[in-house]
Amino acid sequence: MSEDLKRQAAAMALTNLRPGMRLGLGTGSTARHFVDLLGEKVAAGFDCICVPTSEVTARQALSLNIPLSDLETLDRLDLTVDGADEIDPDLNLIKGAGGALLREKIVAAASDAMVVIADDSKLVPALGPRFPLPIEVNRFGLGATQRAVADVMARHGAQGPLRLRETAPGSPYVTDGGHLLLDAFFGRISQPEALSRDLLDIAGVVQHGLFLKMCKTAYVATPDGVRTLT
Ligand code: ABF
Repeated sequence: MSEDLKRQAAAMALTNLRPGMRLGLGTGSTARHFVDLLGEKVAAGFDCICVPTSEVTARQALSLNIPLSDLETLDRLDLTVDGADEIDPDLNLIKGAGGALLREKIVAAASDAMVVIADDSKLVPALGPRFPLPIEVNRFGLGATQRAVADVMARHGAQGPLRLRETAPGSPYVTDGGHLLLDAFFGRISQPEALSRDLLDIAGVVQHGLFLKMCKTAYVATPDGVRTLT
């Protein structure tokens, strides 16, 4: 059922495509459906050039013969289609549970529009209650960065722990950019803009998973059909 809903949301995003578009390709299980569907269109002759947001998505796109490029070659992208972990009523997002938040944010920021595709489990009244906020950090000085993040969490009334993401006990998860991820459990985030600034002020923080005012349209699949949120 859930895979069905994700595919329906992904199919709706196809309605935004025009021949010759420069596209950002998201990461995660919902974005994977979009890339599959795009692969079918490309096989049928659709012309586009795409920048993937992760090595996983790059491999999937290459396997489907979707033409790939990068942000050195392309100045701007027309559209990025990506998933999300949480979506608030203003279409602010938490992303990064899949570990690709840095490339996802770079690609979305280089795009004229960002469309999010998700099932309705991702809708929240305010960011923070369900997913921890992923924070991508440099390996160097990890302890100092963790203490600085914990300090920001305390100032923002965070409820939960701060954890280094691991693939197995003692083995940190390493992002495509060679960085580490901290998962910060905030509970309801009441001041996302201020939190974003405070986290980016920490020297060891590379980026975080708050995507504020970046998404213009979300296709959210429900058992009663796909809702378009703008
Ligand atoms: C990417 O994949 C991430 O930003 C987000 O963390 C995740 C959503 O995955 P899924 O579509 O599998 O729920 O979009």
